Amino acid sequence: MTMKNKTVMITGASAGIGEACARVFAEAGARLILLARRKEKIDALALELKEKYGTETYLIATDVRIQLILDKVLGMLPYEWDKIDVLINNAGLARGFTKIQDGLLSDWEEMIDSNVKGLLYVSRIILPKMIEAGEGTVINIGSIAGREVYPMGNVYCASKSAVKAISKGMNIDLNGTGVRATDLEPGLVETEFALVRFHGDSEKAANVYKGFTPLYGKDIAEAALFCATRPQHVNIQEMLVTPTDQATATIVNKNL
Ligand code: 8X3
Repeated sequence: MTMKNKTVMITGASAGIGEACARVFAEAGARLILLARRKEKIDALALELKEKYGTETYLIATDVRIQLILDKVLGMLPYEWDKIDVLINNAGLARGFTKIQDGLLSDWEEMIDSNVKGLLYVSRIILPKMIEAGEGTVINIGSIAGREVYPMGNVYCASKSAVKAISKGMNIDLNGTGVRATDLEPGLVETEFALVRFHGDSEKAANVYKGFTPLYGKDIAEAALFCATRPQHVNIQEMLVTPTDQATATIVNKNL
């Protein structure tokens, strides 16, 4: 399957894995619906992709947590953008790194609202359109944290475990419709992820990726492209991608 003239919708497209997906899918010839809170970031990205690859883009500045806006904007996409071939549910975050007994409720709400509810809100609008078309690929960005709970990971791990269950649920309920779902599960990827997790503490964030070669957003975007370009009869249901130096969520070969 080629991405030429396919419409790919990416949430959380302003940075990290989402931005890398925009670049990789644009290079592969896709047209892009980019959704993010930071409008100026997706504006700049769209301009760059237009110049580089002639990419057509449709930009939506919103937060996946705001269901009413999603309903309005995604429910009434212009005709030429309404057939979505690939949905990359990427928007999400880890916020806070404390024992569960010390956790901040606002951090938990932010993670559950984005990683779980936001993904559901977007999918609930797009899936019926894919079913109607008789095909479609949903790539949910899960995490190694959805397979393993690690110290201080508690609610973040729970949210990614939910992404795993939702992806499985999608494949069960969508069976026979031609629509397929992938739970793409990265390990350590150097993005804004750690900075957000540590509430902007750049020293703590930099330490996460020190002493080994982490993954970069592009590595995951290329894995997403692989899943999306399989022939229609092939579904990559799960894909765990880690740096070579990462064996499990907690075993990382670091030379410090
Ligand atoms: C991010 C990867 O290892 O921090 O989902 O859980 S990890």
